[in-house]
Amino acid sequence: MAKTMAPQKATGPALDPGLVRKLLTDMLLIRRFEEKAAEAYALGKIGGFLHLYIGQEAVAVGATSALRPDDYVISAYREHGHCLAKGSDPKRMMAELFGRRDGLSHGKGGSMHLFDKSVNFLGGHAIVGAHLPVAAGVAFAIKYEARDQVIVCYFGDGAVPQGEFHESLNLAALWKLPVIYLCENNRYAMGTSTDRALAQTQIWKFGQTYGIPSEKVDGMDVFAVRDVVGRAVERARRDTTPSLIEADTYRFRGHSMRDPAGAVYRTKEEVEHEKERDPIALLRQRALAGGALTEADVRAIEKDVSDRIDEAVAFADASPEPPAEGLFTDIYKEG
Ligand SMILES: Cc1ncc(C[n+]2csc(CCOP(=O)(O)OP(=O)(O)O)c2C)c(N)n1
Ligand SMILES: [Mg+2]
Repeated sequence: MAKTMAPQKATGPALDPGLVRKLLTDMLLIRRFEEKAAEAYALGKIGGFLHLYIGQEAVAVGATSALRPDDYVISAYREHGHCLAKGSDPKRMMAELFGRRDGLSHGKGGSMHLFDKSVNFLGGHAIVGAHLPVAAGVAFAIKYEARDQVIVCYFGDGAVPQGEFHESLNLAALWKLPVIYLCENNRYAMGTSTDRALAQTQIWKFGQTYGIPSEKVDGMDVFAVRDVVGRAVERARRDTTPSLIEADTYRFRGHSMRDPAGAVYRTKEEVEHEKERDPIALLRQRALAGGALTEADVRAIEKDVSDRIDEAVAFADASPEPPAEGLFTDIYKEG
């Protein structure tokens, strides 16, 4: 029998200053990393695609805060935030965006193909929906080998009408796999709004069809995300129960650098209204109001983050281009 619940908001006890500091630091790290990446793109230092996660930081940070370091994460192409939150090195990530030798994938993957086995971050997948079955496969391996890890699979609302979404949920439910499918519903797949693409826009309800626990959460509230994912992780670890979570969120920038503001398919008023729910501003306000952090603490966190991002850019700038002979390595070939 599927357990289903109405949208959740975090309420409750006083905030733990150590936790607040960690969550705010991680969210700011993502935001500043991407602001610098956007600048570097404009300067021609980054080529190809670049999809910014700005506005959605509470989802990656809240979810990761409920995981153990040895748990797995897999994502689509808007994955800088998921990779950073999982603990990857911003220097090697920035070098990857710059296409340099010291990048996570030695400069061969770029923005959409970050991968970092050292923190169990399994990509960075550019084909919409294609990594959902991979997540089921990883969860199958965990169960087959009787390990107690879990995998969180992030995906966008654009993957929901794809066959892979339904095939993956079906197998995860049927074989009872320790996978948490976490849909970041930012209301658009490129320029197509969910109400133009989905027969059922309450995405969490698809979990009911497959008989798995499913919930919707305010994706701008980092504590609400942490709570919902925490419950899903507990179920997955305890008895390999899969879950579907829908996080209600919004991307403040356009789809990619070729659509910088996303102004063609959404109104300026809508974007401005959503920016009032800025997850970083909300956490900062809550931390100050509750006394978990002082203004001076916040300034110190801001300074530390901005130093780390400057360091990442300097590292990427200094890293050499990949060698020409690198063209013939890391490839599959006959004979
Ligand atoms: C199978 C497939 N079809 C089409 C595309 C082109 N495409 C790239 S991003 C995208 C939209 C995906 O939107 P969503 O899943 O909501 O993610 P978001 O960009 O909102 O993070 C599409 C259709 C693709 N990459 N893969
Ligand atoms: Mg979307």
